Amino acid sequence: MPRPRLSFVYLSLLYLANVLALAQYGGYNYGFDVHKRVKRQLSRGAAIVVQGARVGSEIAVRQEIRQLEQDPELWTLYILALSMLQFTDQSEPTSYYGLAGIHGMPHETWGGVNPAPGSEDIGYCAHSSVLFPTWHRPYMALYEMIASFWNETERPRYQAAAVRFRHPYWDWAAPPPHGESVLPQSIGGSSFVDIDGPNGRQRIANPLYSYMFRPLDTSAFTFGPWNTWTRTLRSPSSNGPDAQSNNTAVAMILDQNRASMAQRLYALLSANDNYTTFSNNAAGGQVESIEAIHDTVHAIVGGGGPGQTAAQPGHMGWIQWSAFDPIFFLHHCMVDRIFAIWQALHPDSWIEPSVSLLGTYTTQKGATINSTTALTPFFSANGTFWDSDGVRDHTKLGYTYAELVDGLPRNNTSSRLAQVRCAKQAVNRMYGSFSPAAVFLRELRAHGIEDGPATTTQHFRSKKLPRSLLTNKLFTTSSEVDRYREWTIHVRVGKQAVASTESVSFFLGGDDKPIGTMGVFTSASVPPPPPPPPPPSSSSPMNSQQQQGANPNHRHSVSVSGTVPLTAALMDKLASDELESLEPGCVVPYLRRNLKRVVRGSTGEVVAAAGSQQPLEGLEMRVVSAVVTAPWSEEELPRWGEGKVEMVMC
Ligand SMILES: *[C@@H]1O[C@H](CO)[C@@H](O)[C@H](O)[C@H]1NC(C)=O
Ligand SMILES: *[C@@H]1O[C@H](CO)[C@@H](O)[C@H](O)[C@H]1NC(C)=O
Ligand SMILES: *[C@@H]1O[C@H](CO)[C@@H](O)[C@H](O)[C@H]1NC(C)=O
Ligand SMILES: *[C@@H]1O[C@H](CO)[C@@H](O)[C@H](O)[C@H]1NC(C)=O
Ligand SMILES: *[C@@H]1O[C@H](CO)[C@@H](O)[C@H](O)[C@H]1NC(C)=O
Ligand SMILES: *[C@@H]1O[C@H](CO)[C@@H](O)[C@H](O)[C@H]1NC(C)=O
Ligand SMILES: *[C@@H]1O[C@H](CO)[C@@H](O)[C@H](O)[C@H]1NC(C)=O
Ligand SMILES: [Cu+2]
Repeated sequence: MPRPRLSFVYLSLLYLANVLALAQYGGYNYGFDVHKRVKRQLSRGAAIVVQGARVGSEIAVRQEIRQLEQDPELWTLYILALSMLQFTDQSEPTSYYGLAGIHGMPHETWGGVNPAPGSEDIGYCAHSSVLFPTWHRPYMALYEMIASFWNETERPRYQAAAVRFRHPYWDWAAPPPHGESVLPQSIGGSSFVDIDGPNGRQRIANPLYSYMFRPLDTSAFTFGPWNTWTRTLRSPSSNGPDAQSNNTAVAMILDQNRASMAQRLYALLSANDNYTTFSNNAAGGQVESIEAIHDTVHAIVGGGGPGQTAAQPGHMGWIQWSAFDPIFFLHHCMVDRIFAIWQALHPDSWIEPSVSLLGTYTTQKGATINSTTALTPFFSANGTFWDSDGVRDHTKLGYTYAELVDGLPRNNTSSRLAQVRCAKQAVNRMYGSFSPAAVFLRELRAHGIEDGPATTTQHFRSKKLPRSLLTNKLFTTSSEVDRYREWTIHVRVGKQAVASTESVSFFLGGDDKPIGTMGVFTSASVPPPPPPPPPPSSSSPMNSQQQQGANPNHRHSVSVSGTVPLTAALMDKLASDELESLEPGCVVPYLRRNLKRVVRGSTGEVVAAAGSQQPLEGLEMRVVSAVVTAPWSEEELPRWGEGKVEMVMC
């Protein structure tokens, strides 16, 4: 069953094959009409109760997609189920189209859950809101449940697999296997897949590559290019109906951004202890959030990254079309996983009442939202909607993640602490490798002096440090030898600029690979303006700015923020002796000379090229440094000091 492993080198060839072959693959031929049976199975009651994938009361682990792929039975089940879902009649609420449509377009009532007056033109999803992490939790559980909800039609071996099946997540910050891209082959490598189903081996359309509308409903998708794109696209080659995805470009930008994404997760999980600011990109106060990190992945997969020639971002780049791209659900399970890990580290921080800035299909803009606000349209078993308090413990939905020791009683202090230590260790191992903290831990381990959680005093600990650390330029920040400095660019995109900004990428010196990208992920309420003519490098920044003035292209009406970490890139410069130290006296002059930014607009064009000094209205970019205390064991995380603005970019 394992499909042939192809390196990304072959992708361009495959790409060509895909272009030629795209239309000819269909769903799996079972030899009978499977859709009638699925329909019968799903439409038993009026309301669809979200309870996760479990058949009984067992909790199973959601695996990384590449890990799931190693399990032929689960993988076959997953691919066949997704394929079946995508070929289910679009008018069914539990078809792929029906489920994806909950998030944004076509802005239709799902499961009989009606809109609030004045909110008819948005989806049910919560963005720039404290409900961002919790709303997507039952949404993923619903998808997971339906993606495994077909075993009546199957052979016994799939029935056994269905009990273990949980929807995979896609880790866009973990190191990919050697020679592979962050974007798995299974998602971006091929438009078709050979699968050993119950009726033998067949070649079917790869349900992770794209969703093909059957048919495209131009009464719901009313303006271009959405009314001509008959399948979901990533980094599309044009605005026209014959546009093709360029997964190679997406894979490349994801690879370039991996260090940035890992550093962002590591900082988010160690520095952010307040749910309100953790949860969303518009909370003010802190600039980083799980939503902001998630936005960047949307922007890159859609096609708004540096070096991408997309005439306009594909489906993932916009809130209201994003869920139609099958990668959406893999991405959001990853977001849910980071949320669950953060919760394990901060079990007491939770939703504080706030105001819904954007509104949702059922919540008016400006309404108060809190932990008891209904997460519509997701029903729980007792006939009411799930709310954030109800999904706070994700295991109620029948799944967990390997990093969390679950099943332990939560009211038991010692098991709770064990869980926190376990989660911290996982965070260090998975996302810490680009931080000076990793250097510190490696040296401690090399000299056999790794400590357990803080029991001894700092002074006593310091006495034991090896010379290699005492003389390391990374740790010369203060009199304390376990301190280092983290450098981060804080980006804030103001209300007026959100409508016209897709991404901001940063470059150091003449490097052509970006240090990182901050993506903006929003929704369009009016047709986006046509793309201005190239070439980008001749940088005529007026285009978009002026068009925006004339065109009230308000996608979002709130200011959003996020970060791009600089530390790993500066560590490289330290290693190559371009920098003396990571102290402000060295770093600030260096950055003034070498830090460049490229801003791309909402239709993929370059608004401000590298080197352009054009001030950008509504865009704030600040370089901030913070002194951080290194962890003395893998079961601790770094402790961040106050950030200080060292430099303001324009
Ligand atoms: C799967 O099959 C088993 C055994 O036939 C059955 O008990 C169970 O209800 C089925 N599960 C679903 C989700 O249909
Ligand atoms: C896809 O993107 C890559 C990387 O940007 C580029 O080199 C290649 O030419 C693109 N392919 C097509 C068919 O546009
Ligand atoms: C969390 O952050 C929000 C927004 O900055 C603030 O209003 C709230 O007081 C903070 N909560 C706690 C417990 O510190
Ligand atoms: C929580 O929000 C709901 C509306 O979503 C509102 O009815 C309720 O009064 C709020 N509760 C508190 C304590 O603010
Ligand atoms: C219904 O179930 C939800 C989710 O389990 C829970 O939060 C809520 O309190 C329950 N409501 C009642 C009235 O039992
Ligand atoms: C913890 O909760 C369980 C039920 O989940 C209960 O049986 C047990 O007595 C509780 N233990 C303590 C120490 O409160
Ligand atoms: C708490 O859980 C641990 C297992 O992690 C168990 O060994 C211990 O007995 C429990 N303590 C109490 C008071 O229930
Ligand atoms: Cu999303």
